[in-house]
Amino acid sequence: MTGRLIVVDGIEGGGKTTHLAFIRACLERDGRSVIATREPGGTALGEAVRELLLGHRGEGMAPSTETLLMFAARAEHLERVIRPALASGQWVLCDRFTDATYAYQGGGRGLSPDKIALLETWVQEGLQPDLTLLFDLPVALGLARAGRRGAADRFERERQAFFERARSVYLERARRWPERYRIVDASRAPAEVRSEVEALLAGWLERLDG
Ligand code: Z5A
Repeated sequence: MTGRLIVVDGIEGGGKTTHLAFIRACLERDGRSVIATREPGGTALGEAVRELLLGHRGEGMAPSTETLLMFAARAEHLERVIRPALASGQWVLCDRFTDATYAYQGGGRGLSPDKIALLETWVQEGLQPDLTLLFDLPVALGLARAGRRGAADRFERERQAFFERARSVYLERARRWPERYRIVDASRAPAEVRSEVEALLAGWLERLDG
């Protein structure tokens, strides 16, 4: 019995976190056991690394350091949470995963995707999400929404161009692997987003079961 890994990803303010409980409820409908988790984070060590990544100011952080920390947290998360859950038949719903590294550290910071791919191969050993729901919306709208949330973290203080590059990488990846990605139009009102998510998930689950 093997579970499935479902990832929710995309640029700032798309509503991933807002819709996580709804997505979980859709997946649980047919009796599946689902755990929700997030990156960076998901373990005690991963959450400590998250604090460093989001909060560290000081002299800044080199893109390589940032990327290695993301993968250090991910290695822990995979070892202690994701792989055991999948092996026991549970489904894992993860708020962000490696697509975010390609988008933010690759697109945003300009780190070579080949270097990210090396770490991906090492840490994931072939494990990929079964489905990635990409919450897509114009950067300006996402930033305006995120700006209403209060104090900005280290990523949220980046300029619009940084997020434009990240968005392009997400969309390019979704175009390249259409069987794994479903793009959600996150610019719409929450009720419409929920309907779209529900329909996309239903279609995907039907294909999986059929
Ligand atoms: N990061 C990275 O660089 N590399 C990696 O490999 C990984 C992560 C894994 C933390 O992630 C940072 O880590 C992230 C990328 C980096 N920084 N950035 N950017 P995070 O997922 O924890 O970031 P977050 O700050 O919690 O989430 P987010 O991306 O900024 O937002 P969101 O989860 O998509 O949105 P939300 O919090 O659900 O909603 C934002 C606001 O909009 C909120 O007030 C909602 O009420 C409102 N909202 C949501 N949906 C709607 C709709 N449809 N209409 C109107 N208003 C809405």
